[in-house]
Amino acid sequence: MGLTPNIERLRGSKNMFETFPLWPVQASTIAGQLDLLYVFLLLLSLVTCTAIFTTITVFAIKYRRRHGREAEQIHGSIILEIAWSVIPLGIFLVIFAWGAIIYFHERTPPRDSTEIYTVAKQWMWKFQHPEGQREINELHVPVGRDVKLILTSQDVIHSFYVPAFRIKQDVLPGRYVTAWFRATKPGTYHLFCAEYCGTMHSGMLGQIVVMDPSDYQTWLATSRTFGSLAAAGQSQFEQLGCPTCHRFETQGRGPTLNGVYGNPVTLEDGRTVIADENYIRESVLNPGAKIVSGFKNIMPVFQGLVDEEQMNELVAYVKSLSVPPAGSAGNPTLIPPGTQPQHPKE
Ligand code: HEC
Ligand SMILES: [Cu+2]
Repeated sequence: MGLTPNIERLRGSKNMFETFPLWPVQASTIAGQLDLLYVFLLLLSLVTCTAIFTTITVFAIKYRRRHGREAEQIHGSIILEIAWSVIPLGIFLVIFAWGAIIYFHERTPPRDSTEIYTVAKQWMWKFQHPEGQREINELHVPVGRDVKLILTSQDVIHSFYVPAFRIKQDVLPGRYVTAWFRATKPGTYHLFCAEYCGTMHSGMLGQIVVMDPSDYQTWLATSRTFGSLAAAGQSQFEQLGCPTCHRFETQGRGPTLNGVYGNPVTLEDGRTVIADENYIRESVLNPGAKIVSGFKNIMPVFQGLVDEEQMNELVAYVKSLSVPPAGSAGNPTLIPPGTQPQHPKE
Protein backbone atom coordinates (compact mmCIF):
# COMPACT_ATOMS: atom_id res chain seq x y z
CA MET A 1 0.00 0.00 0.00
CA GLY A 2 2.64 2.44 -1.01
CA LEU A 3 4.73 1.56 2.03
CA THR A 4 8.39 0.85 1.58
CA PRO A 5 9.32 -2.81 2.03
CA ASN A 6 11.13 -1.93 5.24
CA ILE A 7 8.13 -0.40 6.90
CA GLU A 8 5.97 -3.23 5.63
CA ARG A 9 8.34 -5.66 7.24
CA LEU A 10 8.34 -3.77 10.50
CA ARG A 11 4.55 -3.88 10.48
CA GLY A 12 4.77 -7.67 10.40
CA SER A 13 5.33 -8.15 14.12
CA LYS A 14 3.40 -5.65 16.14
CA ASN A 15 3.80 -5.40 19.84
CA MET A 16 2.42 -2.86 22.26
CA PHE A 17 5.22 -0.40 21.57
CA GLU A 18 4.51 -0.31 17.88
CA THR A 19 0.76 -0.13 18.32
CA PHE A 20 1.24 3.00 20.42
CA PRO A 21 4.28 4.59 18.83
CA LEU A 22 5.49 6.53 21.84
CA TRP A 23 8.80 4.73 21.51
CA PRO A 24 11.15 4.36 18.59
CA VAL A 25 10.90 0.96 16.94
CA GLN A 26 12.65 -1.83 18.86
CA ALA A 27 15.29 -3.28 16.60
CA SER A 28 17.88 -4.84 18.92
CA THR A 29 17.90 -7.55 21.54
CA ILE A 30 18.41 -5.04 24.34
CA ALA A 31 15.61 -2.66 23.28
CA GLY A 32 12.73 -4.65 24.74
CA GLN A 33 14.49 -5.17 28.07
CA LEU A 34 15.23 -1.49 28.39
CA ASP A 35 11.73 -0.42 27.50
CA LEU A 36 10.27 -2.85 30.03
CA LEU A 37 12.32 -1.29 32.82
CA TYR A 38 11.30 2.14 31.60
CA VAL A 39 7.61 1.22 31.57
CA PHE A 40 7.99 -0.21 35.07
CA LEU A 41 9.48 3.09 36.29
CA LEU A 42 6.69 5.05 34.63
CA LEU A 43 3.95 2.89 36.12
CA LEU A 44 5.60 2.97 39.54
CA SER A 45 5.69 6.78 39.39
CA LEU A 46 2.08 6.85 38.27
CA VAL A 47 0.92 4.59 41.11
CA THR A 48 2.94 6.50 43.72
CA CYS A 49 1.75 9.84 42.40
CA THR A 50 -1.88 8.77 42.39
CA ALA A 51 -1.60 7.35 45.90
CA ILE A 52 -0.03 10.55 47.25
CA PHE A 53 -2.47 12.95 45.65
CA THR A 54 -5.50 10.82 46.55
CA THR A 55 -4.37 10.66 50.16
CA ILE A 56 -3.79 14.42 50.28
CA THR A 57 -7.26 15.10 48.89
CA VAL A 58 -9.06 12.58 51.10
CA PHE A 59 -7.26 13.71 54.24
CA ALA A 60 -7.78 17.38 53.44
CA ILE A 61 -11.49 16.79 53.31
CA LYS A 62 -11.85 14.23 56.06
CA TYR A 63 -9.66 16.02 58.59
CA ARG A 64 -10.57 19.58 57.73
CA ARG A 65 -11.03 21.98 60.60
CA ARG A 66 -14.47 21.85 62.09
CA HIS A 67 -16.10 23.38 65.19
CA GLY A 68 -15.85 21.27 68.28
CA ARG A 69 -13.36 18.82 66.74
CA GLU A 70 -9.71 19.44 67.53
CA ALA A 71 -6.95 17.50 65.77
CA GLU A 72 -5.34 14.84 67.91
CA GLN A 73 -1.53 14.71 67.86
CA ILE A 74 0.17 11.37 67.25
CA HIS A 75 3.65 10.97 68.69
CA GLY A 76 5.17 8.46 66.35
CA SER A 77 4.45 4.90 65.28
CA ILE A 78 7.30 2.43 65.01
CA ILE A 79 5.37 0.13 62.69
CA LEU A 80 4.49 2.95 60.33
CA GLU A 81 8.05 4.23 60.22
CA ILE A 82 9.54 0.81 59.57
CA ALA A 83 6.99 0.17 56.86
CA TRP A 84 7.65 3.38 54.98
CA SER A 85 11.39 2.80 55.15
CA VAL A 86 11.52 -0.86 54.28
CA ILE A 87 8.96 -0.94 51.47
CA PRO A 88 10.58 1.85 49.39
CA LEU A 89 14.01 0.35 50.12
CA GLY A 90 12.81 -2.94 48.66
CA ILE A 91 11.39 -1.21 45.59
CA PHE A 92 14.58 0.80 45.02
CA LEU A 93 16.72 -2.31 45.35
CA VAL A 94 14.60 -4.03 42.72
CA ILE A 95 15.13 -1.05 40.39
CA PHE A 96 18.86 -1.07 41.17
CA ALA A 97 19.30 -4.79 40.52
CA TRP A 98 17.17 -4.70 37.38
CA GLY A 99 19.06 -1.69 36.01
CA ALA A 100 22.44 -3.19 36.92
CA ILE A 101 21.66 -6.46 35.15
CA ILE A 102 20.71 -4.62 31.95
CA TYR A 103 23.71 -2.32 32.27
CA PHE A 104 26.24 -5.15 32.58
CA HIS A 105 24.60 -6.96 29.72
CA GLU A 106 24.75 -3.84 27.58
CA ARG A 107 28.36 -3.06 28.53
CA THR A 108 29.77 -6.54 27.86
CA PRO A 109 30.20 -7.39 24.18
CA PRO A 110 29.80 -11.12 23.53
CA ARG A 111 33.16 -12.75 22.86
CA ASP A 112 32.63 -13.71 19.26
CA SER A 113 31.17 -10.40 18.04
CA THR A 114 32.07 -8.98 14.67
CA GLU A 115 34.30 -6.00 15.33
CA ILE A 116 33.65 -2.76 13.50
CA TYR A 117 36.11 0.07 14.02
CA THR A 118 34.40 3.44 14.10
CA VAL A 119 36.05 6.83 13.85
CA ALA A 120 33.98 9.92 14.58
CA LYS A 121 35.09 13.30 13.32
CA GLN A 122 33.56 16.67 12.64
CA TRP A 123 31.07 15.83 11.17
CA MET A 124 30.85 12.28 10.05
CA TRP A 125 31.06 8.63 11.06
CA LYS A 126 33.65 6.39 9.42
CA PHE A 127 33.40 2.60 9.66
CA GLN A 128 35.98 -0.09 8.95
CA HIS A 129 34.80 -3.68 8.55
CA PRO A 130 37.15 -6.57 9.45
CA GLU A 131 36.84 -7.82 5.86
CA GLY A 132 38.12 -4.46 4.66
CA GLN A 133 35.00 -2.61 3.52
CA ARG A 134 34.82 1.03 4.53
CA GLU A 135 31.77 3.20 4.88
CA ILE A 136 30.94 6.77 5.75
CA ASN A 137 27.71 7.68 7.58
CA GLU A 138 26.29 4.29 6.72
CA LEU A 139 26.86 0.97 8.41
CA HIS A 140 25.66 -2.31 6.96
CA VAL A 141 25.20 -5.18 9.41
CA PRO A 142 23.42 -8.53 9.21
CA VAL A 143 20.40 -9.29 11.34
CA GLY A 144 21.01 -11.61 14.30
CA ARG A 145 24.76 -11.16 14.62
CA ASP A 146 26.53 -9.60 17.60
CA VAL A 147 28.37 -6.49 16.49
CA LYS A 148 31.00 -4.85 18.66
CA LEU A 149 31.90 -1.28 17.84
CA ILE A 150 35.37 -0.08 18.76
CA LEU A 151 34.99 3.68 18.66
CA THR A 152 37.30 6.63 18.83
CA SER A 153 37.19 10.27 17.82
CA GLN A 154 39.61 12.16 15.66
CA ASP A 155 38.79 15.53 17.21
CA VAL A 156 36.18 16.40 19.84
CA ILE A 157 33.73 14.34 21.91
CA HIS A 158 30.91 12.84 19.86
CA SER A 159 28.24 10.36 20.89
CA PHE A 160 27.08 7.32 18.96
CA TYR A 161 23.32 7.09 19.34
CA VAL A 162 20.95 4.64 17.66
CA PRO A 163 17.50 5.04 19.22
CA ALA A 164 16.09 1.89 17.60
CA PHE A 165 18.84 -0.15 19.27
CA ARG A 166 18.64 1.80 22.55
CA ILE A 167 22.39 2.34 22.56
CA LYS A 168 24.25 5.55 23.18
CA GLN A 169 27.98 5.73 23.72
CA ASP A 170 30.14 8.81 24.08
CA VAL A 171 33.07 8.69 21.68
CA LEU A 172 36.22 10.28 23.05
CA PRO A 173 39.40 11.41 21.33
CA GLY A 174 42.61 9.63 22.35
CA ARG A 175 41.15 6.28 23.39
CA TYR A 176 38.89 3.43 22.40
CA VAL A 177 35.47 2.85 23.87
CA THR A 178 33.18 -0.01 22.93
CA ALA A 179 29.50 -0.61 22.41
CA TRP A 180 27.64 -3.60 21.04
CA PHE A 181 24.27 -4.60 19.69
CA ARG A 182 22.49 -7.44 17.97
CA ALA A 183 19.97 -6.22 15.42
CA THR A 184 16.70 -8.12 15.32
CA LYS A 185 14.86 -6.60 12.36
CA PRO A 186 15.97 -5.77 8.85
CA GLY A 187 15.48 -2.10 8.12
CA THR A 188 17.19 1.26 8.07
CA TYR A 189 17.67 3.04 11.37
CA HIS A 190 18.82 6.51 12.33
CA LEU A 191 22.28 7.12 13.69
CA PHE A 192 22.66 10.41 15.52
CA CYS A 193 25.50 12.23 17.19
CA ALA A 194 24.17 12.96 20.67
CA GLU A 195 26.93 15.27 21.87
CA TYR A 196 27.10 18.86 20.72
CA CYS A 197 30.28 18.84 18.64
CA GLY A 198 30.34 22.11 16.70
CA THR A 199 28.55 24.02 13.98
CA MET A 200 27.37 21.07 11.92
CA HIS A 201 26.56 18.82 14.87
CA SER A 202 22.93 18.51 13.87
CA GLY A 203 24.01 17.33 10.44
CA MET A 204 26.17 14.53 11.82
CA LEU A 205 23.65 11.90 10.82
CA GLY A 206 23.96 8.43 9.52
CA GLN A 207 22.05 5.24 9.11
CA ILE A 208 22.42 1.65 10.16
CA VAL A 209 21.26 -0.70 7.44
CA VAL A 210 20.27 -4.05 8.93
CA MET A 211 20.08 -6.77 6.29
CA ASP A 212 19.10 -10.41 6.03
CA PRO A 213 22.28 -12.52 6.27
CA SER A 214 22.11 -13.48 2.60
CA ASP A 215 21.63 -9.86 1.47
CA TYR A 216 24.51 -8.96 3.73
CA GLN A 217 26.78 -11.56 2.12
CA THR A 218 25.89 -10.08 -1.26
CA TRP A 219 26.64 -6.63 0.02
CA LEU A 220 30.02 -7.75 1.39
CA ALA A 221 30.89 -9.44 -1.87
CA THR A 222 29.93 -6.52 -4.04
CA SER A 223 31.34 -3.61 -2.08
CA ARG A 224 34.85 -2.40 -2.54
CA THR A 225 37.38 -3.80 -0.11
CA PHE A 226 40.94 -2.83 0.57
CA GLY A 227 41.96 -6.25 1.84
CA SER A 228 41.18 -7.30 5.39
CA LEU A 229 41.79 -4.78 8.13
CA ALA A 230 44.50 -6.97 9.65
CA ALA A 231 46.25 -7.29 6.28
CA ALA A 232 46.19 -3.52 5.88
CA GLY A 233 47.66 -3.36 9.38
CA GLN A 234 50.42 -5.73 8.40
CA SER A 235 51.52 -3.49 5.55
CA GLN A 236 51.39 -0.46 7.89
CA PHE A 237 53.51 -2.48 10.28
CA GLU A 238 56.12 -3.07 7.61
CA GLN A 239 56.04 0.43 6.16
CA LEU A 240 56.52 2.01 9.56
CA GLY A 241 59.54 -0.16 10.26
CA CYS A 242 58.08 -1.97 13.26
CA PRO A 243 59.75 -5.29 12.25
CA THR A 244 63.21 -3.81 12.85
CA CYS A 245 62.54 -4.31 16.56
CA HIS A 246 59.50 -6.60 16.70
CA ARG A 247 60.63 -9.88 15.24
CA PHE A 248 58.81 -13.13 15.15
CA GLU A 249 61.44 -15.80 14.73
CA THR A 250 64.03 -14.36 17.13
CA GLN A 251 63.97 -11.99 20.06
CA GLY A 252 64.47 -8.49 18.67
CA ARG A 253 65.05 -5.24 20.49
CA GLY A 254 61.32 -5.17 21.17
CA PRO A 255 59.10 -7.95 22.51
CA THR A 256 57.51 -10.34 20.06
CA LEU A 257 53.92 -9.38 19.45
CA ASN A 258 52.67 -12.95 19.04
CA GLY A 259 49.97 -13.68 21.58
CA VAL A 260 50.23 -10.26 23.25
CA TYR A 261 46.65 -9.22 22.68
CA GLY A 262 44.21 -10.31 25.37
CA ASN A 263 46.93 -11.52 27.74
CA PRO A 264 48.57 -10.02 30.82
CA VAL A 265 51.79 -8.03 30.32
CA THR A 266 54.25 -7.46 33.17
CA LEU A 267 55.59 -3.92 33.21
CA GLU A 268 58.95 -2.57 34.31
CA ASP A 269 57.42 -1.11 37.48
CA GLY A 270 56.02 -4.49 38.50
CA ARG A 271 52.42 -3.82 37.52
CA THR A 272 50.52 -6.23 35.32
CA VAL A 273 48.08 -4.99 32.69
CA ILE A 274 45.87 -6.80 30.21
CA ALA A 275 46.84 -6.01 26.62
CA ASP A 276 43.51 -4.78 25.26
CA GLU A 277 42.91 -2.44 22.32
CA ASN A 278 43.69 0.63 24.40
CA TYR A 279 46.97 -0.88 25.58
CA ILE A 280 48.11 -1.57 22.01
CA ARG A 281 47.05 1.88 20.97
CA GLU A 282 48.99 3.50 23.79
CA SER A 283 52.02 1.27 23.14
CA VAL A 284 52.25 2.72 19.64
CA LEU A 285 51.26 6.36 20.18
CA ASN A 286 52.97 6.84 23.52
CA PRO A 287 55.31 3.88 24.14
CA GLY A 288 56.92 5.48 27.18
CA ALA A 289 53.70 5.33 29.19
CA LYS A 290 54.05 1.62 29.98
CA ILE A 291 57.39 -0.12 29.56
CA VAL A 292 57.35 -3.88 29.17
CA SER A 293 59.47 -5.60 31.82
CA GLY A 294 62.93 -6.50 30.52
CA PHE A 295 62.92 -3.92 27.73
CA LYS A 296 64.19 -0.39 27.36
CA ASN A 297 62.23 2.70 26.48
CA ILE A 298 63.66 2.88 22.95
CA MET A 299 60.52 2.59 20.88
CA PRO A 300 59.89 5.74 18.84
CA VAL A 301 56.70 7.73 19.44
CA PHE A 302 54.26 7.24 16.57
CA GLN A 303 51.84 9.93 17.70
CA GLY A 304 51.17 12.15 14.70
CA LEU A 305 52.61 9.61 12.25
CA VAL A 306 49.55 7.37 12.09
CA ASP A 307 45.99 8.60 11.80
CA GLU A 308 43.05 6.99 13.56
CA GLU A 309 42.21 4.67 10.70
CA GLN A 310 45.81 3.47 10.35
CA MET A 311 45.90 2.99 14.11
CA ASN A 312 42.82 0.77 13.86
CA GLU A 313 44.53 -1.30 11.19
CA LEU A 314 47.63 -1.73 13.35
CA VAL A 315 45.47 -2.76 16.30
CA ALA A 316 43.60 -5.25 14.11
CA TYR A 317 46.93 -6.66 12.94
CA VAL A 318 48.41 -7.03 16.43
CA LYS A 319 45.13 -8.66 17.52
CA SER A 320 45.33 -11.10 14.64
CA LEU A 321 48.64 -12.36 16.07
CA SER A 322 46.79 -13.81 19.06
CA VAL A 323 44.63 -16.86 18.88
CA PRO A 324 41.11 -15.45 18.60
CA PRO A 325 38.47 -16.74 21.03
CA ALA A 326 36.65 -19.84 19.79
CA GLY A 327 34.16 -19.08 17.08
CA SER A 328 35.43 -15.57 16.51
CA ALA A 329 34.33 -14.11 13.25
CA GLY A 330 35.83 -10.70 13.86
CA ASN A 331 39.55 -11.34 13.86
CA PRO A 332 40.72 -13.47 11.00
CA THR A 333 44.10 -14.87 12.01
CA LEU A 334 46.61 -13.89 9.40
CA ILE A 335 49.67 -15.52 10.76
CA PRO A 336 49.62 -18.53 13.03
CA PRO A 337 51.51 -17.52 16.18
CA GLY A 338 55.10 -18.69 16.19
CA THR A 339 55.55 -18.70 12.45
CA GLN A 340 57.33 -16.07 10.51
CA PRO A 341 55.54 -13.49 8.42
CA GLN A 342 57.16 -12.24 5.24
CA HIS A 343 59.14 -9.24 6.36
CA PRO A 344 61.22 -7.45 3.79
CA LYS A 345 64.86 -8.30 4.38
CA GLU A 346 66.88 -5.46 5.82
C1 HEC B 1 63.30 0.98 17.88
C2 HEC B 1 62.63 -0.28 18.14
C3 HEC B 1 61.12 -0.32 18.00
C4 HEC B 1 60.34 0.02 16.95
C5 HEC B 1 60.75 0.61 15.60
C6 HEC B 1 58.98 -0.28 17.34
N1 HEC B 1 58.95 -0.79 18.61
FE1 HEC B 1 57.31 -1.41 19.61
N2 HEC B 1 58.43 -1.76 21.26
C7 HEC B 1 59.81 -1.64 21.32
C8 HEC B 1 60.25 -1.94 22.67
C9 HEC B 1 61.72 -1.90 23.15
C10 HEC B 1 59.12 -2.27 23.40
C11 HEC B 1 59.05 -2.64 24.87
C12 HEC B 1 59.22 -1.43 25.74
C13 HEC B 1 57.97 -0.58 25.75
O1 HEC B 1 56.96 -1.04 26.24
O2 HEC B 1 58.05 0.56 25.26
C14 HEC B 1 57.97 -2.14 22.48
C15 HEC B 1 56.65 -2.41 22.82
C16 HEC B 1 55.61 -2.48 21.90
C17 HEC B 1 54.31 -2.97 22.21
C18 HEC B 1 53.85 -3.55 23.53
C19 HEC B 1 54.26 -5.01 23.48
C20 HEC B 1 54.00 -5.82 24.70
O3 HEC B 1 54.54 -6.96 24.74
O4 HEC B 1 53.32 -5.39 25.62
C21 HEC B 1 53.59 -2.89 21.06
C22 HEC B 1 52.13 -3.31 20.86
C23 HEC B 1 54.43 -2.32 20.06
N3 HEC B 1 55.68 -2.10 20.60
C24 HEC B 1 54.06 -2.08 18.76
C25 HEC B 1 54.88 -1.48 17.82
C26 HEC B 1 54.44 -1.07 16.51
C27 HEC B 1 53.01 -1.29 15.97
C28 HEC B 1 55.48 -0.49 15.89
C29 HEC B 1 55.52 0.18 14.54
C30 HEC B 1 54.53 1.21 14.33
C31 HEC B 1 56.59 -0.54 16.82
N4 HEC B 1 56.19 -1.13 17.97
C32 HEC B 1 57.87 -0.08 16.53
C33 HEC B 1 60.65 -1.27 20.29
C34 HEC B 1 60.24 -0.82 19.06
CU1 LIG C 1 29.35 14.80 16.76
